[in-house]
Amino acid sequence: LTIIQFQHPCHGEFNVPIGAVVKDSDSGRILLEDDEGKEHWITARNMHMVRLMHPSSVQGVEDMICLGDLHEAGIVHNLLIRHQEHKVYTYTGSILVAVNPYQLLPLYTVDQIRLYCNKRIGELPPHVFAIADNCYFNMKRNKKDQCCVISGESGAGKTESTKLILQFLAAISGQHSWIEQQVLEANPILEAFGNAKTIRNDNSSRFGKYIDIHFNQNGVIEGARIEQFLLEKSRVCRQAPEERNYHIFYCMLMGMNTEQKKMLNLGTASEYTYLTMGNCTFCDGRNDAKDYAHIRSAMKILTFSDSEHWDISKLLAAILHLGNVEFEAAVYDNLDCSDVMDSPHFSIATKLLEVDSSELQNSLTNLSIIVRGESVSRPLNIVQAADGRDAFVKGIYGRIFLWIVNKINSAIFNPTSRKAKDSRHSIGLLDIFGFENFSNNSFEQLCINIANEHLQQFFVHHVFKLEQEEYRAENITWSNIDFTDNRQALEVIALKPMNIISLIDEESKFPKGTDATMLVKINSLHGKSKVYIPPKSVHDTKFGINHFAGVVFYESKDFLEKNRDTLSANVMQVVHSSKNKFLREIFQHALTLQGLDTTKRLSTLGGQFKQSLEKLMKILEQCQPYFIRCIKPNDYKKPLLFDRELCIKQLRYSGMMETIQIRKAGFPVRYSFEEFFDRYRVLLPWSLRQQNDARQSCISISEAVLGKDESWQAGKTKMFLKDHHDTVLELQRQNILTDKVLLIQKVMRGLK
Ligand code: AD9
Ligand code: MG
Repeated sequence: LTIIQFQHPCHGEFNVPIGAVVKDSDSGRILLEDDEGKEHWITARNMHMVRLMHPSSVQGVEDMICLGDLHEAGIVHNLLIRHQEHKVYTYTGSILVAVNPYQLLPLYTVDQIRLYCNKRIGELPPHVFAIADNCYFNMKRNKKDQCCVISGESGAGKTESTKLILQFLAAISGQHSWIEQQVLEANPILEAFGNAKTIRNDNSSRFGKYIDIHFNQNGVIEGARIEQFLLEKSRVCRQAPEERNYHIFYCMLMGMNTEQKKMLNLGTASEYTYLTMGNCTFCDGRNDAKDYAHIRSAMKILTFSDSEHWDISKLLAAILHLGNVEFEAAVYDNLDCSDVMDSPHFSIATKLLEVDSSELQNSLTNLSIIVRGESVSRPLNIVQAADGRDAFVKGIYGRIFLWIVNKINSAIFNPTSRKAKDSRHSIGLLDIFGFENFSNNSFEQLCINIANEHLQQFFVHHVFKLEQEEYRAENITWSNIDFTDNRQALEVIALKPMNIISLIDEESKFPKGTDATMLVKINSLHGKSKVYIPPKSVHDTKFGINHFAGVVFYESKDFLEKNRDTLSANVMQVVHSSKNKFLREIFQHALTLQGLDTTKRLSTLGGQFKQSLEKLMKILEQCQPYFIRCIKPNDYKKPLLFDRELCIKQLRYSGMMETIQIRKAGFPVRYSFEEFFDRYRVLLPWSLRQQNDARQSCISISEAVLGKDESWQAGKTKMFLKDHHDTVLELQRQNILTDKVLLIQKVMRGLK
């Protein structure tokens, strides 16, 4: 079999040579079948387009640093042939690349869990379980917190990978306890309230999460804590074509019994405006009724009482009824006003929210502002009234979500595990929304993309910067590898004084600020920056940002309002005087902080998000990180379809090329001489045991076990190894220790 690489006749940015096999030849021509199954006759004249590929490309390699063809064409070809053989996972050293198979493969059975338990990376075919196992092993061995940063675009498989790691850790960490089950069952609840069907993913996470799993000294799970980031609230009121609202609404309507539905006056999904904006109430492959039963049982496991569940259901029903409330135009005193149209939905919503009907009506159709301590009211037209109603609904849903996350945390978080921090450690799993670039992008996309810039910087910092700095400091023989650093972009967007996000924030706090004044400020400060692309004209409201993953244009309209995220004083007054205790409870924080005075600003959405991201980055910096790069092979959610262009794009912006180079040339595993000697002294040849120089002893161990080549190096204070060296050392150490135990047992038996 001859593997050939040839330049596809198409041109453009993604014109990367494609792999092919020679099928036939005749008088000076060869027939090639390319990776996509297409045939091409190549004539002698075009033979310069053809190049032989390295033998390693024939079968593909498990670790891309072993690729003979270390260029884009080789990498894509490797992933492609593995994808066709259902080989989902490929290593780049210890970084895992996971290509979504879009089909259930027999890779995650109990037997597989057992197989991967206590194995070093490289002993078995690449697997997400191997990463999980190494995280766990390193946490125990190095007594250090670990984290897995899982990245990729929407639908690439981040959430599934997170769940698999969690399941693996629960299975191997011994004692199947109640707390462990609670940690596992938190997921269906979070997904019900925070995931939805989008055009990219039938189960798209519309929030980011960091699950920190705490282990006791014996490596048993004893608690966890979930941090959430920025739920997409706008989805509750609006969905794009073919998209749905959050799963919980459809599940509730399909799964609740008739009597409960009657109490909440609920019908079917098609009857509610908020559930039909995308013209899609069903999602193939999901069973909403069955999911509802699962959500209910998960809630019980996480100690949600029946009355708490009912309180949540009442508010969800109120949201649906509010969505069906319509406004009619009216004119009083020459002003455009609005009235709530008569419908049962309004009175049902009033009943469920337990508020006074005329007060609610008034709060939806008028805006009151406090001027010099006095409330002044102004009527709203029908569009403004509907917007105000939507803002109220988003406020309710967002707060239900936060309440649920808190409730889950109160069940799974064991405060004593944090106190005894020194002896107990954790593994954190980061599953954050992937980079987004739609035809219409708004403030939410900007926040999401900033989060991804941060993560990319974390990756670059770890894999490229820190590593190369350390080689220099330790006098390691090393020739520098160039990489694309997104630091500068991140600084302009979110870090430096007067960065873009801080300008947006400042303008939001400024009472007279508008989206237009905000744009003027950004233009004047960043108009010349390479990162920022100003609007094309004074009438244009779109600006662009040059992100590491490509340019995204954002529609600046509504930026400030979305960032301010406040509710009007009269809506707050309605909540305040409601008899629904749960409604008041979820608004408690806002009511205490803000009172009814909306001029007192709570921190903005962007401000809160920025703060929680910075906190997260600090946590991640304390951990030993693992990276999982999820790749989406096609836009159609289809198995066995590998869109080369789409994959090349993802590989490029995630810096995979450079990553492979540095992982191939570099030394990702490092130990101080003391640590190394402590762990591997059993591997030191007998004849050298008298040596008392730590560095020399470490070199002797490495020479004996790893051979005398340049593939590992001893620095000034540390040993520098490749990922596979770590595996070899661990396995040999284990063998020797096992032999010793056997020998002791034999001697003991002899003595008896
Ligand atoms: V989003 O940014 O939240 O929209 P994710 O989280 O990256 O996205 P997700 O994990 O939800 O994507 O995966 C999308 C779908 O791909 C899943 O619903 C599965 O149908 C499918 N998938 C992902 N990983 C696997 C897998 N390992 N095996 C089988 C998978 N199917
Ligand atoms: Mg997800």
